[in-house]
Amino acid sequence: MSAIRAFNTTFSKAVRQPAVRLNATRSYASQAKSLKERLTEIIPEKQEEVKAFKKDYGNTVLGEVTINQAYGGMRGVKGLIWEGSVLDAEEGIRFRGKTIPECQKELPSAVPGGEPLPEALFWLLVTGEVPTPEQTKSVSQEWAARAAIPEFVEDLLDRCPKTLHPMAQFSLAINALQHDSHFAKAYSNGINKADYWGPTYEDAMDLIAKLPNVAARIYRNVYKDGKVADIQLDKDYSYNFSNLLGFADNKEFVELMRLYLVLHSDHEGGNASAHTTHLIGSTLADPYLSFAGGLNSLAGPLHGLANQEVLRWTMKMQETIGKDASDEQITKYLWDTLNGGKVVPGFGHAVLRKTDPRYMAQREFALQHLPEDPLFALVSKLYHIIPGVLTEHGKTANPYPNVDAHSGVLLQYYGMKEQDYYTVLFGVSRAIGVMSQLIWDRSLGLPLERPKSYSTAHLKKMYAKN
Ligand code: HAX
Repeated sequence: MSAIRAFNTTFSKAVRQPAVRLNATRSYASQAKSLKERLTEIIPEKQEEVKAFKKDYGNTVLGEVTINQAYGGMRGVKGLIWEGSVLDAEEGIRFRGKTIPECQKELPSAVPGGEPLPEALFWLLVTGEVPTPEQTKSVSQEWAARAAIPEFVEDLLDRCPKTLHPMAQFSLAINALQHDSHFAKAYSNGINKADYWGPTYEDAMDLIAKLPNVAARIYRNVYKDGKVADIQLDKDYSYNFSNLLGFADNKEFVELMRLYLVLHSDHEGGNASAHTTHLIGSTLADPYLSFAGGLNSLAGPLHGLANQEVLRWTMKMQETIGKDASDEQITKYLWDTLNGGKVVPGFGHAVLRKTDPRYMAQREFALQHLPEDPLFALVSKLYHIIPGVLTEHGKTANPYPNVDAHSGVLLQYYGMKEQDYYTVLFGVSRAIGVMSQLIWDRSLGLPLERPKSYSTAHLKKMYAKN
């Protein structure tokens, strides 16, 4: 039975079932043409599901919090709802229950057997369902149609000094796009709470759609001639983005872009960029203001900026100890980094305890497309050496590489050598994950986020013996 017919059979059976069971059995999207139509069908079901779940299990204890956790960046504290993805310490991320290889296999691609389209991933993250190729295309077309940015935002970017970090420019432009927020307008006109998700959805779609124009303009202004190509209405998001950047002539780069935008999109809710977007959104600040905050989090070197730092660190190592350095020289260089009180960028993770499957997916891409590249050979060498050194160092809970340890080498290979720009690509991808969740935040009526804090003096008064 074809996948679509299998879905149709399930669906026609499922419409007679209660809402919660219906969600559990369906794995392919309905015939709904647009994502918004499909969401209009799903949201009431999900609202009922959550209401019933809270009624039965609302007072169940999720976990306890120690004083170490309060001082320790809340590692492991269970206190957030995130629908699109869940991160397992051992196996890594699953998008709506699907591993990265499963997404690569099941999501529609632009070329047969190619990388999954980020449009398809967005549909999956928002609905929990694998879209058909037609549904995926409808998202591509919608994003292309919504891609234009206001002239004043173009001017704003054109007037930025080239020395302003690309992430600062990115955040500036996203704040400026707030000018056209549907949510902000609807809220000021007194929208009913039950209808919040509609304008949030419109903003999410607009925002993601406009990112190639914003991000490519920054790239073209800072590193090239300032000229940005036009969006092509019949092309997919990654092709258009690659084309605006000036790289679409290389089909492999476009495929890399599709993979990159899928891999960096979502990593559950507690990471800094996702959590910041969600937190700001909980104040009912609109999606633009929320995402701008998320980008500012992503721009920290312990988070997204690590991908820039990785390449910088690797190049510096090559400069210092030479291109053909031995394992012993590399090991010594690593110890110098650690003894200098610095982190080895691209390694370690707050949740993961194994090699990041996002790293592995990029490694697979490199093995397939650039097996002989000398920088890839070095990155491979580091992959084998660094975990041992970090383990011997003894501090790092996870000595294995994360997503940021591999993206730079791929981009370098295709000629995108400007490391300061890399986190902007990460930000474009991250929008896909955090916007999916923001739609659900407003659909489920999640309230203002407001955890409790204490001072050290207060904690001591509460718990210290003397
Ligand atoms: N190199 C050196 N030391 C490291 C380390 C690394 N790669 N990773 C962790 N450590 C150190 C920590 O700095 C910490 O030291 P102190 O006790 O002196 O503070 C100790 O090991 C314990 O840290 P941890 O529990 O293993 O890790 P955290 O949850 O505190 O931090 C980080 C997780 C990702 C921030 C950390 O591993 C790190 O700084 N890695 C390098 C930067 C990096 O690659 N960041 C990107 C992470 C993925 C991501 O968000 N991408 O966007």
